[in-house]
Amino acid sequence: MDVIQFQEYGSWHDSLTKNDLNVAAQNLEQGKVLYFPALSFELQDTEDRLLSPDCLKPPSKNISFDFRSGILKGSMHESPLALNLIEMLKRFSEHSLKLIEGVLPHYCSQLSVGRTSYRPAEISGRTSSYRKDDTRLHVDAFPSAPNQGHRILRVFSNINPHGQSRVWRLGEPFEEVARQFLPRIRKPLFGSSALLKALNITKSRRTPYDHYMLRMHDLMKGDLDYQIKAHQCVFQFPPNSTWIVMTDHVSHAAMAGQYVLEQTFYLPVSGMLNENLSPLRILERMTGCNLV
Ligand SMILES: O=C(O)CCC(=O)C(=O)O
Ligand SMILES: [Fe+2]
Repeated sequence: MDVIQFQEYGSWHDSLTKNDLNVAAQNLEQGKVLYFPALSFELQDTEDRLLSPDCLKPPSKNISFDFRSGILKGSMHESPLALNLIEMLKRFSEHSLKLIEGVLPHYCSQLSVGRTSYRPAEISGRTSSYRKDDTRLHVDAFPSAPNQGHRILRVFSNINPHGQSRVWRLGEPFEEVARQFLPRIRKPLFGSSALLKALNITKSRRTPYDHYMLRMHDLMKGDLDYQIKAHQCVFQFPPNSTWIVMTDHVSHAAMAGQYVLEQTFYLPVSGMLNENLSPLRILERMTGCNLV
């Protein structure tokens, strides 16, 4: 099973027993989703009005907030709801950090907090370029924000008020994905990472690791045969549930659903229990090169 369930975990301030702490971290690092069916993110009265796709500024698919810069992206700017949105995202971010403290406490000293996002649009039927199409199986890699080998750890909560689940497909283990796609990827061109940085296409240096991850992301999404034939299963996350997943490692696709909150964290591989399980170390073994 690709998902491991923590049935009893019902509050953002809970913590796991010592035994479950090991179970959680080991399973997460092996590419499983940690699923909390009873952990729900409660909206406050004034926040019900945020449950509308109208808060999105087209063509954005998400609203995101970065606490380091204070920048809110993707929302109707002039909207008086902006402050409300920031409040909700801030609370979700704090709750997510509490959840990580309770479930994966040994990550906390090395964890950095990334963006918080709100996804108020229905996913199914949405059109976009194939690269941006998250209904296709992929591992996460961000073109303009190289993560230089850091793990992408994400917390999701389904806050749908109409009983609608977030429907995901979960694909093959990372090694299997890499075995199929790595041979199709050329080495990065000499000097390309400095050029991308100089042209401001990337915010920091795109390392060889970022190059391979991004190409894998694109090749997976572009290969329709692979999308159908890859070993996979469907999992539905119902309203009022929460899940944690390392999306750089777990092949995933979001097929349907509306109204989800998400918090991104970054973790250096040295913060893991077993860094040999990271995409960075797996790709380094497979290519025989240092990639960051
Ligand atoms: O919105 C979702 O349910 C997940 C979409 C996705 O692929 C991602 O955020 O990495
Ligand atoms: Fe993704």
